[in-house]
Formats: sequence, C-alpha cells, structure tokens
Amino acid sequence: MTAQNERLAARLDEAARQGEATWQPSEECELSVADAYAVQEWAVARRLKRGERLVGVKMGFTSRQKMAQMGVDEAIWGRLTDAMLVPEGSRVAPARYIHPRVEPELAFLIEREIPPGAPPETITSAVAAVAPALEIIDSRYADFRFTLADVVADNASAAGFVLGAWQAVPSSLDCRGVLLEVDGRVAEAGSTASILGDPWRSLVAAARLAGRAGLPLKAGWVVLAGGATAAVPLRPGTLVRTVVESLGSASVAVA
Ligand code: OOG
Ligand code: MG
Repeated sequence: MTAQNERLAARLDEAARQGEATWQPSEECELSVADAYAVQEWAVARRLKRGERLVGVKMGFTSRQKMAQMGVDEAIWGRLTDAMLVPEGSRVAPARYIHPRVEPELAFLIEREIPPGAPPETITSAVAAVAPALEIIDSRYADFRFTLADVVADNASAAGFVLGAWQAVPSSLDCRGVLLEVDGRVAEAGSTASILGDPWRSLVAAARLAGRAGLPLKAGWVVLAGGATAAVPLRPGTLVRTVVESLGSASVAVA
C-alpha cells in the first residue's frame, strides 16, 4: 500500500462517512485499476476496523444499460458490509447519502465457501437461494462522474442493498422481466438477460474476480449480480420496488 493509495482510501472513506462528495483521484494522479482495487480494499478495511463485517460482494457494469448510463464499459466488483444492508420493508434516510440512486438487481446467497479458481459448476452449485434485490448506489464523487479506476477505488459506488425473500434456486434465471417501480409507476423496465446475458455468469465472474484478489466467497455471503436497468434517483417520500418475473419483489420506503 503506497502512501498515495492510503491517502485516497482515507479521503473516500471520510466522504462516505460525512455524506459529502470528494474529487476524483483521476483529477490529481495516475491511478491504475490495480491500484484502485488496493484503494478500495484499504477504504473498506477502515470500515472493518470500526466494527463492520464483510457480508458479500457486488458486481458493477454487468449490463449495457448501466455501462451506457455511466460511460464505463468494463465489469467491476466491490465489497458489501453488514452496515450497508437496508432491511426490506424498512425506511431508508436519503440524508445519510450524497446523491443516492437505486437500481434493480438479483442476489445470490452462498451456501458453501467457493475456493479461488473453482470451476463454474462448483460456483453455481454453491448457491443456496436467489432473491430480487435493490441496490442503493452513491458515488462519492461530485456529479456521479468518474473513470473506471475512480469508481473501483470508490468501492463501485456501493452504499446500500435491500434483499427480497430468498427463493429456491430456479433451473434458469435468464430472460425474466425486471421492473423498477417508484410509487407504483414503472420507472425502468428490463430483463435479467441484460446481466451478462445470464445472471449466473455474473456470479461466476464475481467468484473469479474476488478469488483472484484473495477473497474467497464465504458461506452466508451475498453476491449482487449488477443492475438490470439504468439507476434512478432515490427521492425522499417515495416507495421503490423491484419486481422480478416469477421470483418476487424487494421494496424500500424512502424517508
Ligand atoms: C457504479 C456501480 C455499478 C451496477 O449494478 O452496474 C453498479 C455506478 O453506477 O455508480 O452497481
Ligand atoms: Mg449495482
């Protein structure tokens, strides 16, 4: 960990804690993607030192819709902690964030630890259940603007997640309609096929990427597969819900 990476990690962690935007590392230095992952790890380590627990990983930019919205065209991953979990049906306070957005996702529940380098069959058979989910993203950068390395350093904009009821693993997950509703009106519509063609691919990618970073997916962890549609602003006083065809829904009220 270089002094520069450590400084960036501290700045990003503070921005998240204070709910105040900070500037992009790309504006002041050359940051490789490998360095950006080191910054991410360090920034999350600060959370863990304060008592938060790692509870899973998230994939980002696994759909064209998200890549197009943010101008980034490579899949990335980030770390989830218990403090980010927003219980389904609870009320989330947008004031704790900077400029939060919400997007519809699918979540996988890992039943058995996945060793790094495991073949795809081992990865997919380690899943206990799947659930519709909402992800709250909140870039720590002004105007939600960033390069690939910037957003990796910022833990892939991870800020919160809501899990619907866990369901038995269905034989296939591709081509299911996904709706993102705000106050009962459809804000975005898409398909699970948008997630790398099939959300299972996203799980395999998550296991590979995290494994390569020395982080095997553990029993009890959650993997978020990535947004199936573009994200929408999390507006005060609204009720946000995602419905995934034949899988159920996940919702959150915004205070
Ligand atoms: C980065 C996070 C991307 C997804 O599901 O694609 C992401 C961002 O959009 O700020 O979570
Ligand atoms: Mg997401």
